[in-house]
Amino acid sequence: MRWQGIIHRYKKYLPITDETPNVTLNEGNTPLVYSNFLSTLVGHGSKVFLKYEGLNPTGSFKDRGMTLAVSKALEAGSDAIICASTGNTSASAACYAARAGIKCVVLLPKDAIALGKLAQAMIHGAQVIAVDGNFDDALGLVREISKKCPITLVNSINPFRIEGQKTGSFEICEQLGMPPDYHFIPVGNAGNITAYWKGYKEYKKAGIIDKLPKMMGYQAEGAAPIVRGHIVKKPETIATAIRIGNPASWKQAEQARDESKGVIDMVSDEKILEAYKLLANKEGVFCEPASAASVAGLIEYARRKYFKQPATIVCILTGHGLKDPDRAIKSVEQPKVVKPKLDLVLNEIGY
Ligand code: AN7
Repeated sequence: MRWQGIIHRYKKYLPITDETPNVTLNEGNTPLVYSNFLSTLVGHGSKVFLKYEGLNPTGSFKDRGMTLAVSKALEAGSDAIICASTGNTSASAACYAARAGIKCVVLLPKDAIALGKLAQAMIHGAQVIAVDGNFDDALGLVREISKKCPITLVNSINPFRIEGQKTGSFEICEQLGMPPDYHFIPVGNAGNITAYWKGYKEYKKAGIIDKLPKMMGYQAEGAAPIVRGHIVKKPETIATAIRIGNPASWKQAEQARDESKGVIDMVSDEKILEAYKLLANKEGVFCEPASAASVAGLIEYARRKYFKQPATIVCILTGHGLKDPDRAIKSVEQPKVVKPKLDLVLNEIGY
C-alpha cells in the first residue's frame, strides 16, 4: 500500500482523532542501511545499521514531529506557528506551514545556521528573524512570545513533536524485526532521544518488543551541558545543529539514559568530522556533521572496547549532508583548476 506518512501509519499510537487533519509529505519510512565498515570495526559479529533520517521530505528527522505538531495546531484552530532553531526545525516548520497554508515565524541564531537550512526556511515563505545571540536566547524568546500571542510553539517542548518523532523507534523495530541492543543518537535540545525512548517503551508495553535498547546519546564537546552537568553559556561546535547550551528536554534525556542503563557522552569536533568523512567515503552515506556525532561516539566506544559480545546497533543519522554544503567543501581538498587540455587532465588523474 502507498506510504502516507507517520500519522496514517501509526495513528493507533498517536494522540489524534478522526477530526485531526493530516498535514503530511509522506514523511518517515526512512531506510535502515547496513554499515559493513562500522560492523567490522565494532567486531564480535556485531551488526551496525544507519537510520537515514536525512531522507525525510525536508532532509531531517524533524518532519516526523512537525507533521503532527502542525496537524494538531490546525485542529486547535491556530493560524500561525513559531520556533527557534539551529536550522532543521525551521526548515521543517516552514515547509509544513506552507503545506497547511498558515503563517510561520522562525528565530535563528545569526550567522550560525547551515546554508541549506536557511534556504529552506526562506523559500517556504517563513518570516525569518536573525537573533544576535545563540539558540538558547532564541528559544527563550519564542517561549515568551507563544505565551503572550496566539501563535503555536513548534519546538520540541510541544508534546506533539515528541509524539511524532517516537515513530522512528517503531520503524526501527519493524525493520530489524526486533529492537536494537544499542541506540546511538546525537543530542542537542534532547527532544529526539526523549522521543525514541518513549517509542521503544510504548512498543514494549504493547507487547510488540520484549526488551529495550541502551540509549547512547552524544553531545559535541563544546556544547555538552548534560555531560558537564551545567548550562554552557557560549556553546561552540562545527556541528551547528547541536550548538545548544541549555537543552529543553535535559531531564528527559537523563531519564532515558538512566532507565536504559545507557550513556550520554561527548565527542570532539575533530572526531565528528572524522566520522562525517568516513560515512561519506566508506559507506556512501552523506549526513550533516551533527548526525555524525552518534557515529563518532560509536567509533570511540568501539576503540575503547566497550562492546564485549555481538550487538545490534542503530545510529540515527538525523540530517542530510546537503544541508551544510560549506562544511563539506571545507572538509576536503579543493578541486584543481586546469586548462582545457587533454594531456593536462590525463596527467592530473594519473593516466
Ligand atoms: C541534524 O533544528 O535543535 O536533541 O532547532 O538538526 O532533538 O535537539 C536541531 C537538532 C541532531 C539534535 N541532529 O536533536 C533545531 C534543532 C540534527 C539536528 C539534532 C538536531 P535534539
